[in-house]
Amino acid sequence: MMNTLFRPILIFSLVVFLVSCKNARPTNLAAESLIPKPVSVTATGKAFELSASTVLVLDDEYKMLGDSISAAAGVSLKFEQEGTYKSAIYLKIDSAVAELGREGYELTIEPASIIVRAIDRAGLFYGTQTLLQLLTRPRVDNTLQIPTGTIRDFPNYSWRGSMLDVSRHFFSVADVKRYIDLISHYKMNVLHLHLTDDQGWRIEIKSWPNLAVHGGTTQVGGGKGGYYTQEDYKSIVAHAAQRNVVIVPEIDMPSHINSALAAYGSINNPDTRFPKDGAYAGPVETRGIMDGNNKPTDLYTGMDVGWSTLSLARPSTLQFVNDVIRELAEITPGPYFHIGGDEAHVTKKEDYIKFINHFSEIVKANNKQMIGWEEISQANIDGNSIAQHWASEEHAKAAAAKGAKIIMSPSKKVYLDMQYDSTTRIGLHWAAYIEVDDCYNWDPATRVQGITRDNIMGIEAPVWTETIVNMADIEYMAFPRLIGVAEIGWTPTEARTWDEYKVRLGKHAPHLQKLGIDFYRSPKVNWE
Ligand code: TNX
Repeated sequence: MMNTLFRPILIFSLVVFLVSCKNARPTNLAAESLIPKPVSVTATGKAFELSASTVLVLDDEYKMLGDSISAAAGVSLKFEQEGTYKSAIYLKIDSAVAELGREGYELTIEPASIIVRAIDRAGLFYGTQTLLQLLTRPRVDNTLQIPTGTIRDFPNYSWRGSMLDVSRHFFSVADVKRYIDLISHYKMNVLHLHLTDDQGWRIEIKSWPNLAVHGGTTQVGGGKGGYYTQEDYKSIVAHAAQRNVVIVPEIDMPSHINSALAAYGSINNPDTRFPKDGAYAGPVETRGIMDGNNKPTDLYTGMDVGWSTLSLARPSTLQFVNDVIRELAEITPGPYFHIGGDEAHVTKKEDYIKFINHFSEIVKANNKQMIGWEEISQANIDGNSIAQHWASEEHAKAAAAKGAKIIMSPSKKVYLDMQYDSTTRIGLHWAAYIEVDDCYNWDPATRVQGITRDNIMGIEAPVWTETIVNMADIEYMAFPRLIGVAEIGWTPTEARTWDEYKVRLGKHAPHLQKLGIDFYRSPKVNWE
C-alpha cells in the first residue's frame, strides 16, 4: 500500500533531485581560466544563469559591448532601461571604483545580476572582455551558468602592445581590424603599425602620392603588395579607439627606406646599392617621378636589412620627412609617432645623429611624442622621447640614462616572428627559438640591468612579416605567445608563474577555438 502510494512521489522527487543536481554544478569563479589573470577574484559559490530572458542595461554608447555579450552567449539579449529584472547584465560608469584607475574595472556576479563598473569606457571594455571569457562554457538546460563572485582588476603596465609589420607583407584593413579585436580582447592597448620598409610603402601621403602608388606595389617575394588610403587608416584608428587601442604609426627612417627611394628620384641617395641577395622587383612599368636626372631605385622584394638610407645631401629629403610626418600626424589622434631609426648600417654615424635630431624636432612640431628603436639613444634624445629596446642593452641603457622612457621588446623573448622550435613551418630564428614558456617566463623590470620599473612604460610584441603572408600565419605565430605577453603587461609580476599559467592556458584552449584562432599547440602545455 505505502509502496504504491509513494512510488509516484518517489519518482518525482528523484527527477527533481537529478535536475537540481544538473543545475547545481559546482561553481567557483576563482577556478576560471582567465587570461590575463585578474588582480583579485573572490568566489561566492553560486551561479548566475544567462538565458534568452536575460536583459542588458547600459547606455547607448556601450551598445557594441552589449552586442559582444550576445554574440559570445549565442543569444540575442534585449536592451532595457534601468530597472529591476530577474536576470540582468549592467554596464555602469561609477566613480565609486575610481581607485581602480581608467582601465580598471569591477565585475560583480550575483545570482540575479552581473554588473561591470568602471570610471571610464576603457574599464567597461576590459570588464566586458573578462565576462566574455566567462561565457565560454557548455550550456546546461539552455542556460550558461556563470559562477558568482567579484573580480577587481587593473593593469600593471600602461603600455601593452603588439607591432604588426604591414610592409614586408601587406595585410588588408579587415585583417588589421581582426588583429585589433584579438589583442584588445586580451587587454592590450597599443597597436604599432610598421607602415614602411624597403619592400613597401603602405600609407597614402597626398603631397607625395607616388610613395604609395608606386612604393606600395610589391612585397617580400614579389607579391602585389598594397597600401592604405588615408580613409582606410582613419577607419583602422576608429576601430582601434572603440577597443581602447591607440594606433602608433611608424615610418622607418633613415634606413629601411628603399620603397620611398624607388618612388622619388629626388630623395634617392645616389650611392644606394642593393644587397647581394639581389632580389629586385623590376623591371617595373611605373618608374618613380623623375627629378632632373635623379633616378629612383628599383623596388626591392628581398629580406636583407640596413642597406638603404636617406641622404642629408639631397635638398628634398627634409621636405619629404616634414610632409610625411605632418600628414600622418594629422590623421593620428594618438599622442605618439614612431620614426624607426633601427639598423641604419650604411648611414654615417654623424648623419644618423643629425637625422634623429631633425626627426625629433619635426615630430615635436606636430605635437607628437617621438618613439624610435633603441639606436636613437645615440642622438640628443631626452625625457620627451621613448626608446624601444629590441637587441642592444647598451643602446637601451643609454636611452634610459638620457631620461627616455623604455618600451620592452627584447627579441629573444617577444619577437613573435621567431620560430617556436626548429620545426615551425614559418618564421625566423636569428634571435632565438621562442617556445611559449620562454616568451612568458621573464620580467620586464629585471631584464636589463640598470633599467628599472620606473624607466619602463611597458611591453610590446612585434610581428615582423618577412615569412608571414596571411592572417592565418599571423595568428599561428602570435597565439598563444601573444596572450602570455598580454598577461606580463597586465598582471602583477608577483602573481604569475609559468607553472600556474600553463595549466590556465591549457584550460583556456576552448576560448581560443571559439575566437576562431588556429594556435600553436605547444607540447609544453596540456591542451583541453
Ligand atoms: C630586425 S627589430 C628588424 C626588422 C626585421 C626583424 C626580423 C628591428 C628594429 N629590425 O627589420 O624585420 O629583425 O625578425
